[in-house]
Amino acid sequence: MINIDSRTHVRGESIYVNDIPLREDTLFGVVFASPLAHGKVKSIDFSEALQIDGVEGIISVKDIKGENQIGGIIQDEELFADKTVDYIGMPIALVCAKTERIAKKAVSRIKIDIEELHPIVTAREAYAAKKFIVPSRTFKIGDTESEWKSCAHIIEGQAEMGGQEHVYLETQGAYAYLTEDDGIKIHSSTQATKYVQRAAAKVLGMPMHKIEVDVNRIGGGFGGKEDQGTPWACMAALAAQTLRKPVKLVLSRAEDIKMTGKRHPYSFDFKLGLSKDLKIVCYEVQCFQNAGACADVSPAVMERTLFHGTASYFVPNARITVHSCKTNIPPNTAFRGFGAPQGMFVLEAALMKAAVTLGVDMMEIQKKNLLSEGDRFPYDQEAKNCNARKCWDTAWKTFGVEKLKKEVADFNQKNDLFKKGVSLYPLCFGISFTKTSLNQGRSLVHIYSDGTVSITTGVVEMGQGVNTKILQAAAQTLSISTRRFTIHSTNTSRIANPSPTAASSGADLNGKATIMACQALLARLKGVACQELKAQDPGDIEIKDEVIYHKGRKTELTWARLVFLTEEARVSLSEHAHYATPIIHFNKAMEKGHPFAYHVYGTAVTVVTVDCLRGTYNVDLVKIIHDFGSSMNLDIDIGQVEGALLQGIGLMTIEELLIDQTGKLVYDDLSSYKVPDIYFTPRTLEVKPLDSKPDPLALLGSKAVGEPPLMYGIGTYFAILKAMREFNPQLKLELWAPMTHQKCLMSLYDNYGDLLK
Ligand code: MTE
Ligand code: LUZ
Ligand code: MOS
Repeated sequence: MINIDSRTHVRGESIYVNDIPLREDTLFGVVFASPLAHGKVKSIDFSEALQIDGVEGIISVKDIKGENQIGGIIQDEELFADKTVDYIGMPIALVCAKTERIAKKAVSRIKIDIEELHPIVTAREAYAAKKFIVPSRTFKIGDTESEWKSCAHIIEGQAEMGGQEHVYLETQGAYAYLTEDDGIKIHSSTQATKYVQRAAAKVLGMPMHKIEVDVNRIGGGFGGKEDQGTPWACMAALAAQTLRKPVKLVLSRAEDIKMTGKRHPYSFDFKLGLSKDLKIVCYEVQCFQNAGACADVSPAVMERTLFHGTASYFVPNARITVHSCKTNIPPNTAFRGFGAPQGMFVLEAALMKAAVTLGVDMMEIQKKNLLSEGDRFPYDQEAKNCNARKCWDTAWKTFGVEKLKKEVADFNQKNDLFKKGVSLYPLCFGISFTKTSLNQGRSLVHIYSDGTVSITTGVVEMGQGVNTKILQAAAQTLSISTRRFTIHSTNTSRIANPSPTAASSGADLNGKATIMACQALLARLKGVACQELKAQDPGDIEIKDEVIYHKGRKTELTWARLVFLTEEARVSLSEHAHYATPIIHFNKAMEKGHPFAYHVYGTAVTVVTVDCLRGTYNVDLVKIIHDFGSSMNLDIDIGQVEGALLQGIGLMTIEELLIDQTGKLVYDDLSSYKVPDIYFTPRTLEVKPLDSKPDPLALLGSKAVGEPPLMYGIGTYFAILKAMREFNPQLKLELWAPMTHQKCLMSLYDNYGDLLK
């Protein structure tokens, strides 16, 4: 089935916040933000800005009737800076004017006096100053105290991983207006209607039922709108409440990049112990997470780093610690993978260092340590239906890795200035929100008297194709044509308290709820059919392709007629269902439990060529064996793998978030911050489904696919590093991602002088 959004997308007719027809008297908001990373606000002068013709008001702390507080997990985030500013880009006020141009001009006339304080920019600085978001946490398995003694090799080192800008196509934004009796309606570009509703209620001093949040779809979120769609929606709503006019606030790309948080940069100290035959015996890592100025979802991101600290490997003795460090940069936030890429990268870096130190092939160490059926993760869950080895072996055979390695070696033999590298990356990613209570989905299904169906769920469509999957699940359950369905906007008045669309579980949670609703409706319809056909047992009734069957025999009764009869019989044609993932639990005091419904596995083979004169590189080939369970829509799912892979390759290579000592982002626009484009896409890109079992906790057995494949990008980093070492075997192993062209060039010639002697 094709993606139901393709038609309006290609015709430019899909509706985003910026496409909503404006109401009369709509005002446009532009944010006035802190120019400094840390300081005390001495005074602000709005007078000159307010005199500009067309400016209707400047909204700030003074206008808040409720609380100046939008923090989710921890109540530590102000909507508008009050006494202090904590990062460059921290909102201080919202100028509202008749046009955006006027509002922008007025912003430039605001005067602010800030007493500058020393900004802390890196996680390690914050750690030294004991500035934390939450107390540090550790996951432990086995005994890392005494087992070091039994290691034949011990490798220690440091690693760094940079952050990442989301670059969703649609920037952050919201449109808010008053409804009858001082209610508020907010159209928001958010992954989490509930978070917007909850925070707006708090800021505006209103009960939640007076606030309606609506999301038609968003133009990409990638995690960047899980928590951070909220401030702009609250500002627009607060301005609408204060000025009593509709207010629209859509950030420009430059404002978005400056004001919003990104993927968390991490810094690591690791220690790895191997046995004589290269089995991992012990692993210890300290992770320093750069959380930014307030909590946002950092404590949850920290948790996922802990969960994925042993990646796709079995580690019998491990001790993984994460410190969530508070700094003066924008609050870092959810980003596809959510702390897992960082935890997985550092272990891979340690394996690479071990391979180089011992002079063995990294693949040999990787393969020896892959998870097997029944192995325990440090959080105690067992690896069930574990496909780690199966993916590895299938990739090895299917893609002819032995031959690829030989070709690469031959190439390197023949070429001095171009070098190739080949890597394998094994993936294992846990599906479910790590916070158990978030694992619930909802669906509201109405059948209309003409036999057509409308569905609303708690999930937000952001390009991942989730609405297509929901529709497929409903059409399959009811066995009627997909043309009979419309999926409506995500709306807090139709679906209350939805979890954010995140953790790759939107389709599982809300799709399963949709199936439950359809099954309840089906049972009622069958009851009516039973009466109409004068049958004894509703169990003998079946609906197949819009025709009603009795004991396997086709009857005259059709879907449309049955729906009509059901309404006539005064039987409800509407159903709301709620799904909560069974079996999962987690005990935070013990740091043990069974947090994930299942795991997703895969293996990526990557070949790169490095131009050693210029420090540039091409990704020649990425071939992936991916565990989709039993995919319900392979076109959508392969699209997700390809998109996530590219985003992962960008993270590990060309996307660099450089922050200077003053807390300023150095590459702050899309001409200097580079994401992969079509020219950077692997020349050969192949995704093959693993011959795998449908998972009962996945929607129609089709495993969650949104985030896991991002981690395949890690393979590209190590392929590049291997190619670089072919050119300069004495290259210092810096283990510092991303490997930008600049970094590549500089490291290639590091120690190179010694080689020439
Ligand atoms: N795909 C597109 N096109 N746009 C997005 O913003 N977000 C990703 C992934 N795929 C995203 C995407 C992230 S971070 C998540 S968690 C999942 O989609 C969420 O959707 P799902 O739960 O329905 O998979
Ligand atoms: N968000 C969240 C997530 O709140 N909890 C999670 O476990 C998670 N995982 C991935 C992405 N977003
Ligand atoms: Mo995705 S990071 O869970 O929004």
